[in-house]
Amino acid sequence: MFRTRPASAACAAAARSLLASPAVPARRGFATVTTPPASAAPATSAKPAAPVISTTRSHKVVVVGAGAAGLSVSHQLLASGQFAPDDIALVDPATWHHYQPGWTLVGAGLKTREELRRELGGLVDPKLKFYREGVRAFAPGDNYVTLAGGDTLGYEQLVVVPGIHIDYGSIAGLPEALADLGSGVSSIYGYDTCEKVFRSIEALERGVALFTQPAGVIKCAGAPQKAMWLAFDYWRRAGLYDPKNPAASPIQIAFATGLPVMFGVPKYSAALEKMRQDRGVEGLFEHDLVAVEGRTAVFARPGGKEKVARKFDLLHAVPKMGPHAFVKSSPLANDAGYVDVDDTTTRHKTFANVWSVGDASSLPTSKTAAAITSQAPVLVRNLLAALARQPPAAAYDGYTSCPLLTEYGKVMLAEFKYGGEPKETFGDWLGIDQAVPRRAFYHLKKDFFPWVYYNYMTKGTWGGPQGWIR
Ligand code: UQ1
Repeated sequence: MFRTRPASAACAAAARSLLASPAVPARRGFATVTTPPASAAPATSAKPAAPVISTTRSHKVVVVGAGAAGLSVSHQLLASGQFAPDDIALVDPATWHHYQPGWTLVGAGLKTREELRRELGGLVDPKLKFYREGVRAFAPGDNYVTLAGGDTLGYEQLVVVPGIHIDYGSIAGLPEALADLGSGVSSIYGYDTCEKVFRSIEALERGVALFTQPAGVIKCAGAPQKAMWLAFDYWRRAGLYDPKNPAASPIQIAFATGLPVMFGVPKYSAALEKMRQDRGVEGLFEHDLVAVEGRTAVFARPGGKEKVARKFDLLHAVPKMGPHAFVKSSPLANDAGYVDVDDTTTRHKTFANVWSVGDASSLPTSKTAAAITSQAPVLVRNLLAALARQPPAAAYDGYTSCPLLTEYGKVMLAEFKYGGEPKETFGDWLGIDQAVPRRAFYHLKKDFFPWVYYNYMTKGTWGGPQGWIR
């Protein structure tokens, strides 16, 4: 089942065919109402505990979460031909499925948030048993899951892939500032807030633009600076920012990050640091946003240093993120709250019939949809081996990727594996350096990946750098 087409050939052909001239969107009015990010609540609802502890239904495999990982894994399992209808259950309370990697493009005015979402029900094969419900608790010792409404699901194999939670409240004043249309504060990290990013960029004519990144784990660690580089390019093209003379420009730009460097992988970090300096962007390293007070951002500093306050006219804020409470409080979690799986096999370290990949997992790599393309086939092969009483047969090498938008029309395609070691699909194949931003990569990011995601990846037939899965 997991024979693949020679990988990069198909992808590179697609990349070549996508060369078109990039467009910067025209200025638009400041119109649509942005709702507060209340819908970013965790997947579980706090209902009273159910009195019954009997298994209501049983499935061969229960998959918790129908995001990029849950849809890939459950459809790849189904495609193995080894399951009857309803053998595999998929559990998720969501109505909508979002292509989250596209929200940077919404922040840049290149796509609408509506075109990036689908009704979740329409993405689920009818041969899967779909429970549109949250999970309250796991009982891995007894092989069942308790749903939010109190029903229990028994399983032979359990896949835990519910993603992570965005904690807007982790930054004092942020939920209120995001909900306030006039605040100049926005974030590409939520459906409710990503449109406001572009409207704020369009509206800014002078002043200080601050872009932040928290200390700690977030989804796609390159995304906070993607938002900045597109805004930078927008203002540069509008004559509002001159990289050669930023101090005299109407707009000044600063990047405030909780980390000591621009990016976690040395090769790409060096290229991005040079870009920051060449573009006259101020770097505030080890500055961790903790509060938004009107038009002032407050940053914590490490080592007991004094807090720093900075005035802003535009703030792109990235909240802290972490595991859902129902995972963190379960026997499946490690000390940090992530599902405690083996780095190579994706199998749980204590419960041999439990598996995890994606954002909720402990896999020590960058949390991206690209990572799922490599993780899901490994999990599926090893789970199928376990059902056949065989040892794990496939190994995950930590592959992940961050297509880093550096301007309208250009992307630096960072691809790497465990240890921060580059693993470049096109670099290895075509002999090019992927730290150099390119137009072909921009069209992969903007056009090809969203297309292949909804047409193949969510259906279980896309293996990322490996190409299509037959
Ligand atoms: C990928 O397959 C994918 O998913 C569709 C992405 O979007 C989320 C990516 O960002 C990347 C890098 C891949 C990997 C595929 C290739 C061809 C490098």
